[in-house]
Amino acid sequence: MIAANRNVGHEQAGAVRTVLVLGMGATGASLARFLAAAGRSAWFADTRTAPPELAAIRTAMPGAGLLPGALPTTVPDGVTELVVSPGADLDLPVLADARRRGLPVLSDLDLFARACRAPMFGVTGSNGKSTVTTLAGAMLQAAGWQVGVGGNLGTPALDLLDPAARAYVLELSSFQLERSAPLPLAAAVVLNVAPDHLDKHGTMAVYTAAKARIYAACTVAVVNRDEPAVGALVPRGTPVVGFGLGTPRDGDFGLVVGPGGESLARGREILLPVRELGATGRHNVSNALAALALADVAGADLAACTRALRDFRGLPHRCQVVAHRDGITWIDDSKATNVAAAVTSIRSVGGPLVLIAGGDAKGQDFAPLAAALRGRGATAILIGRDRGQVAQALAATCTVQLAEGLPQAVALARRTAPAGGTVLLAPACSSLDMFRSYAHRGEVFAAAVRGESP
Ligand code: UMA
Ligand code: ADP
Repeated sequence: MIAANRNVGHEQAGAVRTVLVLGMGATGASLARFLAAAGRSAWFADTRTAPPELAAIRTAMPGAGLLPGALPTTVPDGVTELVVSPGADLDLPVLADARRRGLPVLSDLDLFARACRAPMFGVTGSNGKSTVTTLAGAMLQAAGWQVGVGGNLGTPALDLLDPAARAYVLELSSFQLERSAPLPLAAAVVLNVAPDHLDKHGTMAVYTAAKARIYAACTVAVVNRDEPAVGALVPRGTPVVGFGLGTPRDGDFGLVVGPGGESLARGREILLPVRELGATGRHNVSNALAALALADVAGADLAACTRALRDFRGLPHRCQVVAHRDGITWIDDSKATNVAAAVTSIRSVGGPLVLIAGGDAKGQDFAPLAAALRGRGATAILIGRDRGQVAQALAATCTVQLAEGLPQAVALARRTAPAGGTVLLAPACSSLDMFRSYAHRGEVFAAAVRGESP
């Protein structure tokens, strides 16, 4: 291993075409495996003193230069390109130095796109990305295809590469899109745009522009007709397939109403009654239509796609009922990490409501959350670093209580919720101030509901 020396300006990390990777998380580890297989040499740097994938990177690439704890301020000699993980900042001195020297600054997806030999389908949006990516992947698999499904969803794109794959379905975050050159996607969708990650992106305009990049080089743009702002993001001349909860135009996906109730349809062709969808909630009808549109552009058999829709029960920590106890329904929507997702969740629950929310507010405006609670007679139990800020926003429309942690919030909710009511964990905030991830937060919630220690 090359010495982890901060004075890397005159060190050589090995042979020519050395890469400097910023970020030693899941993306960094996937890059180590990819670059090692390609016979490349690399430096890996991260501001964290104990980055999570340090050991995996060392194992995959024993000869790599490892720089945990601080980033170099200049590009080490011998480096010919840089790859920036989604969580690493973009205004770093080392990136300014790279640009000064005319070195390419890439993302893992740029390397993926170069290496990929099958059509790629991309999914972004503020909410519903994981669900639609998983559903579209399940549809293609139901049609008998070998498919790589991942990206922001969890498995880094480079780890999906497989010569036998017939297609890839990638969840793409705003961070991944803003770090990548326009990706040659066979079809791409922006599901919706609502405020999120503004602490990092600064303004809605910058965040929306990052999302819009998914359409920049796609062959077909899949567009949510219920989100007027999304259509405007598609470059002129790109063919569009639409979807939405209204009656579909020819070739588009939507809902038609017949004697048997509402059905998903392509144009006038009925595909599946809404009541047969495995996942519940109006947002999941929209998600199902988006996935159908993507799978249809891919050329999958729609009968197989509708089988996948029947079987799909929703992903963990997304509006999942974790218990019915003492007449109370307990719902884990820990993945509702922004205000728009929590509002969707609140609207899908009827009857008396106790909401558990709070965490890292990410610079959001909580007024839409307050509006969704107005007139519900709800109680909000707030946790996390920014609970004071959320409390201020909600105080006028519901009863607010503060709790030290999630188990305490659950205990408080148990005393507060009336029989027949629902306790909904839909935090509208990121979990990282108190938990390892949204999944960890959901597990702590479910354990507390069951009276177990997590
Ligand atoms: N970080 C530092 N210093 C560094 C580099 C990163 O402090 O030098 C911090 C970042 O601020 C971030 C964390 O480390 O909080 C992780 O960053 P990373 O780039 O190492 O992330 P990875 O582990 O590679 O995971 C990333 C995605 N994470 C982020 O974008 C923050 C994962 O999405 C994704 O599954 C993975 O790549 C594989 O593609 C997670 C996520 O939370 C689920 N995404 C956000 C979201 O969905 O809202 C965008
Ligand atoms: P993402 O990957 O974009 O975070 P998920 O599919 O994981 O989205 O869903 C997270 C939460 O977002 C869900 O539990 C629900 O509260 C909300 N949600 C899902 N789909 C939609 C949608 N189409 N519109 C609005 N909110 C949604």
